[in-house]
Amino acid sequence: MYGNTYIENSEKQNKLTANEDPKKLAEFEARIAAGDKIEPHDWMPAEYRKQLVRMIEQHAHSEIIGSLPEGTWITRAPGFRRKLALMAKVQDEVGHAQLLYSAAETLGKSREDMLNDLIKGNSKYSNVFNYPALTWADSAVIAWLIDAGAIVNQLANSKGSYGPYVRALERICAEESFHLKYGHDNVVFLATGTPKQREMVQEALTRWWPPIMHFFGPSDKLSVHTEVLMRWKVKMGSNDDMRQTFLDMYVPKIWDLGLTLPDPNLKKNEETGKWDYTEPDWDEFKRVINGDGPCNKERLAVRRMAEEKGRWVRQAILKKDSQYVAPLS
Ligand code: FAQ
Repeated sequence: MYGNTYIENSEKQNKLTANEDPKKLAEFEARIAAGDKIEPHDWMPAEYRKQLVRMIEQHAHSEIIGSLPEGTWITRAPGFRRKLALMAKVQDEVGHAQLLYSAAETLGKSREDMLNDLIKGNSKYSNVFNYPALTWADSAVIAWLIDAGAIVNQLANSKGSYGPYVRALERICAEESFHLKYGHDNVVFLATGTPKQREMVQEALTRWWPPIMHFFGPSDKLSVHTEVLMRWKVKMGSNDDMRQTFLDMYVPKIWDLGLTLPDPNLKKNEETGKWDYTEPDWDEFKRVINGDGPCNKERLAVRRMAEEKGRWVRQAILKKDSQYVAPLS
């Protein structure tokens, strides 16, 4: 289990800024409080830079790895129109990764270093993409509900403090909203289709629900970085806040389709106005994000292959008078 608590985090916070010039820190925090955007050449605490690189880099990796589970369905999508739509979605996700790598680069870490950290397993990416998309219905559930979760998170954080990241998020959210409509359309089609189609989408939803609950990050009392990220308006809501917003928006829509969720305790608590649910299995979450999920090895192997097979292209682009040619194999 995670050992950190909010109280320990509060104590840690002052240590994190102990080496900063107090005057500069106060000015920086006043700008954050006033809702200013921080730009790459502005002064910022080392911890702000470090946290942003960590979070934006992980986000970029999530987009690029996130294209893989759905990508496996491009060749098998039912019908030409679905195939075109899925191909466009997958291309968008890879494009989001490019925007995010560029935003992270403004903070001083090169794209090459980020991609190396990904393929060496030094850097995390979203837990959800370590699960397989077993059927076409899984791709529909991903496009609807993972994109929905991503929008909840990114719409809130697009009001955050770091200019290059929030501008990337605004653009990404616009495209994700389209993905969400595409995913919803696919889920509705299956849920209102034949008994077999309904069964398929129900099974996919049941499979994906635990990873979706994990998607928003560990509960607030276990989260390590939330407090400092919220203090500096990088995260505009805690993990539990985001999870609650998602449940509020999507559980009624799921139930309206006559689909069920695999949590007998899931209900809106009239007294608190919040959703009650069974505490997600945080040990499984920790295992999966640290490399031991059903598809971690496969996902990284694909990225490694792309890195190796695409090397000559990158080298050719970087060198004008290039002697590089495509390998024969
Ligand atoms: N998966 O202290 P916290 C998408 C890690 S984009 C893996 O609470 P924080 C689009 C966390 O890194 C999806 N690891 O962390 C799409 C930390 O480990 P570290 C990605 C996770 O940063 C759709 C440790 O646990 N979205 O889906 C996860 O305050 C369809 C402690 O956690 C973003 O990245 C997780 N779910 O909050 C693509 C949005 N949660 O670094 C294709 C930006 C936590 O100390 C198809 N990121 N961890 O080793 C965020 O909003 C935050 O970073 C959170 C985590 C909320 C993800």
